[in-house]
Amino acid sequence: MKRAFVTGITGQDGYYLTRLLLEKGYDVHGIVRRTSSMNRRRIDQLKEEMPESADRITMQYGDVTDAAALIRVVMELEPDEIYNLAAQSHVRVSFDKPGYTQAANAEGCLNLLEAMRLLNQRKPVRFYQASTSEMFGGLPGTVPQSENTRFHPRSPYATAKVAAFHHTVNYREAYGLFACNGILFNHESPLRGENFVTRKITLAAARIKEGMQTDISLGNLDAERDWGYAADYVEAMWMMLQHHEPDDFVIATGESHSVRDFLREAFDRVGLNGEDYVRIDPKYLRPTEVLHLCGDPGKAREVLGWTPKTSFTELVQLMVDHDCELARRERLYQEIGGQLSPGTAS
Ligand code: NAP
Ligand code: F7E
Repeated sequence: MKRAFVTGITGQDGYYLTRLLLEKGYDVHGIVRRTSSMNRRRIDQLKEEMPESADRITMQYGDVTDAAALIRVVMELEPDEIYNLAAQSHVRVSFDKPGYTQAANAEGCLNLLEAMRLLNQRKPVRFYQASTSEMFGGLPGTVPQSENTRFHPRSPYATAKVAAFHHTVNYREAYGLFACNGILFNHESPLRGENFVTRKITLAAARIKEGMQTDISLGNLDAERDWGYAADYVEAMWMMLQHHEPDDFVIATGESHSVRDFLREAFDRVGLNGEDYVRIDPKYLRPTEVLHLCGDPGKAREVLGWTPKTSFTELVQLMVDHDCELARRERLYQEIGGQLSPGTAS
C-alpha cells in the first residue's frame, strides 16, 4: 500500500486529493495547524462520505514554517509521495500579510524539499509543488500562458510561489530528486473557501434567492480567469507523480471568462439578474491586479494524457446547486429560531 503525505489537507484541494488517493488505495497522512477552533470540516465530511476508508486518513499537528518538525514527520512517515498544498492561498490577503505569505508559501516549500532530500537518501520519494497561474501575472499579450511563458508575479502571494517554483526545479536539478511543479489555473468547487470570488458569488446567488441576503459587494468585475473544477485538477497532480520522469505542467481548461460572466451565469441559474444585486466596493480591489489568465494545457494533454472533464457552465451550476441547498437549510433553520450563516467574505 502506498503512503502519501499531504500538507494543506484541510483545504479545498486537500479534500479532493485525499478522496482520490483513498480511492486508489493509499494511506494518507496530513498535517493540520493548531487553531483555537477546529478547522477539519472538509476532512470530517470526507470521512463521513467514505466510512470504509476513514481509518486510512491520519492527521497530526504541524506547520510548513516549522522545518524541524517537518523533517521529523517526513523521516518518521517515510511517504512514497509528498504533495505540498499548504499555503496562505488568498491573493488579496497576501498584500496584508506579505511576511507570513513568504514564510508559508516559499520557505514552507523549501523546508519540505530539505526533508524530502534527507528521506530520499534512504528511499525514493516523489514531490508535488502546488504552483500557480498567478506566477504569470496576466499581462496583455501573454495569453495563452504555457510552461514557456515568462513569470511576472504581481502580489506577495505570487512572488512567494515563484520562489517555491524555482526551489522545486533547483532541487530536481541539483540533487536529482523527483520533484514536479503543477502550474494550476483557478479551480473551484462547492468546497471552495467562501472568500474567493466564485464561491462568494454562488453563495450570494443562492442566499439572495432564499431571501437571506440582499446584495453582493465585489471588486473588479472585468478580470478574466480560466476556471476549472478542483476534482479534475487533483487527478493531474497524481498523474504528474506517476509519470516516468519529473517535470512541470500547466493545468487549465484553455477557456477564460470574466468575473462578470461568472456572476451572470450563477444568477441565471437561480432565475435572477446578477447586475441588479452587485455593489462595487473598492476594498476588494488589489494594488496590482492580474487581468487575464488563460492556460494552454497542451503539454499535460500530450505527455500525461490529462484533460479537464467539467465545462465552465457545469462548474457554475454544480456550485450554485450546492449552495442553494445550503441556503434553503439556512432559511429553514432560521424559521425555527436558529442562526446558521457562512463566514464573512473578504
Ligand atoms: P486552501 O483551500 O486555501 O487550502 C490551503 C491549505 O493550506 C489549508 O489546509 C490550510 O490550512 C493550509 N495551510 C496554510 N498555511 C499553512 C501552514 N503554515 N502550514 C500548514 N498548512 C497550512 O487552498 P486550495 O485552493 O486547496 O489550494 C491548494 C494549494 O494550491 C495552495 O498551495 C494554493 O496556493 C495552490 N493553488 C490553488 C489554486 C486554486 O485555484 N485553488 C490554483 C493554483 C494553485 P487551514 O485549513 O488551517 O487554513
Ligand atoms: O479572485 C476578482 C479578483 O480571489 C479572482 C487562488 O486560489 O486562484 C486564486 O486566486 C478574481 C480576481 O482568485 C472580488 O480581483 C472581484 O481578479 O477568486 P479570487 P485569484 O486571486 O485568481 C489562483 C490561481 C491561486 O493560485 C490562488 O491561490 O476575482 N474579484 N471581486 C474578487 N475576488 C475576491 N476574492 N473577492 C471579491 O469580492
